[in-house]
Amino acid sequence: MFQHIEAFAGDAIVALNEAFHRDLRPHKVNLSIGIYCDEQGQVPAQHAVCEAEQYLAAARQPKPYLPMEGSARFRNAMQELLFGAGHAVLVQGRVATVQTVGSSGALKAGAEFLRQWFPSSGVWLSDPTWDNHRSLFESAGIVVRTYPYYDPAGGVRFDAMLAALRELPPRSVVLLHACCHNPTGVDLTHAQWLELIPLIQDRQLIPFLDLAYQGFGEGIEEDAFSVRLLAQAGIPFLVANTLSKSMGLYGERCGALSVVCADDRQAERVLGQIKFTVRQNYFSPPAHGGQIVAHVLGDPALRASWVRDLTGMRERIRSLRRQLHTALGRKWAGSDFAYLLSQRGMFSYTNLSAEQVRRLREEHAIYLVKSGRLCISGLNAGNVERVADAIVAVQ
Ligand code: KET
Repeated sequence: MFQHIEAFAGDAIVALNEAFHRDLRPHKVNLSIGIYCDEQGQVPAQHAVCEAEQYLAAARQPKPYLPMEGSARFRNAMQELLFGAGHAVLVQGRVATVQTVGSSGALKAGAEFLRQWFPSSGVWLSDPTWDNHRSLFESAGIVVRTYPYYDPAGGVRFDAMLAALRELPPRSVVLLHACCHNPTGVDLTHAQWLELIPLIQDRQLIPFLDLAYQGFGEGIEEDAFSVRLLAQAGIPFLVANTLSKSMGLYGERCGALSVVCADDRQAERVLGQIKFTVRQNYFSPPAHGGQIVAHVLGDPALRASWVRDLTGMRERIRSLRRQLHTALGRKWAGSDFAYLLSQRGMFSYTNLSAEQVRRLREEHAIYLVKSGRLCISGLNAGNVERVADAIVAVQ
């Protein structure tokens, strides 16, 4: 019966992470998947999360199904993270938010919603983008194309990006990274976001923001700049966000899809349709992770502890960028790795070729994504010199 089933080629990022864990070389370094690791190479268990888990264990609550849209406390907490408490779009009830299975689930639910209600719309992704974006939208039946984004000479090809977006048919969906662009670490400046707004309005485009790294760029509030700017401009849009990275809740699958609508009646209908999508897929989201998040964000002391931890993660990433930059500068006179300092968030786009990435893996047990994407948080004081040596060795 299943003779014709072809082998799965594997996911570019996940397969690499699995290969790393199978690698028996003791000095191996994992700079592949976007998982934050501490100086010991471990995913840190945040104090606030541990406290919330103990509280939940002691409370011994029953575990009924959540509603299709997820827990109200979690959804409210997500809305406040995205827009800030008391934002006009929240007060006016214009945001339809659904708790989802990570932000992967949010992107997929959003894609299915768009496919049904904007059946002739295609989606445009930045070139390059997170590999899985294409797959998530294509599998929802949406035609995927790209717009110019990354400039290997540094920064964004902003004029080319605007020119491409100006040509799109009305109601085209444009996927935008809200902050800490994956894989390049290159973001639009505030001035560029401001320039994008009238174009989105003129062309009646549908922005779909992916905010996976809130708190990794400049700070929790600062990294929501683009989300709040679109909301303030009165633009209807979708946003997917997640606590995978910022609370270290990867396996708990805590994400949300929010759709900002023109008024509360639209928001109610949109919410209903996304609930229907959820019902058709998995019925209702897992409860435990969302309870952790709601408890942490609802308790001022635990929230403050989380903010401190997240600040520490962001500052450690910045320090690692400086350490790698200094080490490379010392080992390779005349080299130019200034991008390590200007790029933001978990990733650096190194301009290393696929062949150099292969050599790093095979000859030095250092794992980067084939595109040359390097996950900064996999560096630590114990491996940064060796990583720099290896990067120089493969030139
Ligand atoms: N959006 C972006 C931009 C992103 O980098 C990831 C994960 C996700 C969404 C998915 O997050 P989640 O909430 O856990 O479903 N990125 C890392 C892991 C992966 O490939 O899935 C990565 O790029 O390495």
